[in-house]
Amino acid sequence: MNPDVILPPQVAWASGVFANAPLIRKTTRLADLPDFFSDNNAWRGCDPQQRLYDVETIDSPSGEGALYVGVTHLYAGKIGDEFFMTRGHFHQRREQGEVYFGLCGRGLLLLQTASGEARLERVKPGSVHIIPSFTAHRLINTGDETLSALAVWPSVAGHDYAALAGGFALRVFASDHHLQEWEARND
Ligand code: PAN
Ligand code: ZN
Repeated sequence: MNPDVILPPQVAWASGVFANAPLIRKTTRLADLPDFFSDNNAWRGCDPQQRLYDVETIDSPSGEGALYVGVTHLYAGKIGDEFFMTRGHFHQRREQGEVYFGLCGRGLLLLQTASGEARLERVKPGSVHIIPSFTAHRLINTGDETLSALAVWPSVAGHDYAALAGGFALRVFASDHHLQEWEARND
């Protein structure tokens, strides 16, 4: 006789929607991020309750060696000309890396080293992003649909937002040029 088989959590690859999983949900709204976008007047003119992104994380055991799995749904939109983005962070334990997988929508993953060198990776359905240790990371939605990405990270990593309170070295804006949809500017 076969042993009992456990039905694990499911994720719909095309949408990032979880099923059969206990979830922890966190919503980040415009009001949660003052002095964050470059155009403060535009930020003040927006609905503070506007959702910027939702993160759903599977409620799973923590501890040394344990991994967390979560999906970020970053909505489409701009503050002034600057695209919606996640807050972005270093891991508190800087040596801990992470993997992101693009599920739906189009955008960028902004990576930044401890010395402030920034680079961008294109996020799209099927993209795999290996975030090395000692590297800050932020998602940016450059499209007009929700950008959803699945992340796997060590539960012990922790999030250090304070180290980037002054912002990342790059910001991404809608472009005036017809040939490109976005342009990166040094901050
Ligand atoms: C992700 C992020 C998620 C939200 O799960 O936490 O995209 O971004 P912020 O945490 O910067 O608000 C991750 O990188 N975990 O480590
Ligand atoms: Zn992270």
